[in-house]
Amino acid sequence: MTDIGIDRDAEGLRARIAAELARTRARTALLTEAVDDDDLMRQHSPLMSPLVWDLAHVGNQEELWLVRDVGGREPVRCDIDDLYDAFKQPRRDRPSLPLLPPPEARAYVATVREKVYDLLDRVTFDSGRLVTDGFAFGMIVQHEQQHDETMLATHQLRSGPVALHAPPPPEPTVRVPAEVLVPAGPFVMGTDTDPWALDNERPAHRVDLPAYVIDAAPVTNGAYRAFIADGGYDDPRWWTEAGWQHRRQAGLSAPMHWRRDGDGWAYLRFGRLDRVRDDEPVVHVCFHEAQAYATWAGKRLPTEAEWEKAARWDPATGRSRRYPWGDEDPTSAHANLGQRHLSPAPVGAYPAGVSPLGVHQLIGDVWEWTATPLQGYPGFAAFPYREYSEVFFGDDYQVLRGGSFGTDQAACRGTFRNWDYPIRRQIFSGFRCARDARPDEAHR
Ligand code: AVJ
Ligand code: FE
Repeated sequence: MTDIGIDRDAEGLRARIAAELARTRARTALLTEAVDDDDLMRQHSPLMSPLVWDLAHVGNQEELWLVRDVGGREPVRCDIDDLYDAFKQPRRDRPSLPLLPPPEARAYVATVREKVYDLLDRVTFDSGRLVTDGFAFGMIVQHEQQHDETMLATHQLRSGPVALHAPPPPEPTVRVPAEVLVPAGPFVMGTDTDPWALDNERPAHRVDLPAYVIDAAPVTNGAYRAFIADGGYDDPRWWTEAGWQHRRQAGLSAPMHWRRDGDGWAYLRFGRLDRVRDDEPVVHVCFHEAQAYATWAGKRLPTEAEWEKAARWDPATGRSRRYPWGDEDPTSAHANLGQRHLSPAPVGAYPAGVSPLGVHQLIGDVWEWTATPLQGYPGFAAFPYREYSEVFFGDDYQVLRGGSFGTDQAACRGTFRNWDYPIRRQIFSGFRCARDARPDEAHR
């Protein structure tokens, strides 16, 4: 490639990064302007930070990685690093910290951003792995988007309405079958090539799976209601020992935010009570609830590898795609992402997002619990810091896949891995089921 060619690529990358930074900050602004300043300082749940902590933490990470590390510039403020260090400050203690009040937090993130735009004008993307393909900028965009999803979950936990508005998701246009057979054989899991993929998505590696059957869509409210009506919450047969203990101790009897409504159910969404819609994916269930439902249904949760093969493997080429529909970035036709709608979409609403094998709504709508605890792939190497992912490896966290209606496309891919404790359900979490293929199915 000629020098001019390289320069043109660098200009294109610069423009793309600038657009992603701006788009992301616009969402952060909406989420932090949707309630008043008192409300931003308050803690709405011991599981969550005050919204104003998320805001300044986003700016502080941007300062640490881009202004100081990539840019080699003087600190904007080094006196607040500890306050906004997630490892030094447990969430439950964050409201009692001397946090920057909203006007100062807004001024801080704006100052950091100005310096980042200045840096972006000069950076050449060739001074090492951190900036190759703009990775550090992509990491910071994803970090802010992840906190935007966390802030949306905080709004859902607040009591009372919030000034966030979005049109309802699209209506179904196709009938979706119950299940899809995934034939036995190897596929490539993870990636070496997606430039903004994070360390835990790497390296690409071959995984050989026996034939299995996976639900063609996430489990719906209607199906989940049948589990409740059948006494599923009161029958220890369906639950693991840890799950049953949690179910009893936490007094679980329905998904979070559900209320009895006459002879049916309603859910509280961003301060509004709506009748539960049967054809929508169930959301706000913990891993234990998902696991109990699956056992009740005579199935199990998919492993992480099963989820990814169903989402990415193309039997025609043997390749793994970036997304179920192909390698191109998501559009509003492919998936319910980006807080474009403030609920999951009914099953059958995204036919353009279907995988080659016919599996629907893998990306967007609800994060899907898998049966797999978070571990590094074979050959994993932490980059650029152990605290993003490696420190969470082990048996404590379950992997979730696919992103939710609250997830931005920058923080969601066929290889993207999320994780949380198996008891958590304030996140936008649902699931689909899988099962081993019977011999007569596997050899068709
Ligand atoms: C990957 C969503 C589990 O929110 O704890 C944000 C993302 N890491 N700041 C989280 C993250 C550091 C992380 N999850
Ligand atoms: Fe963070």
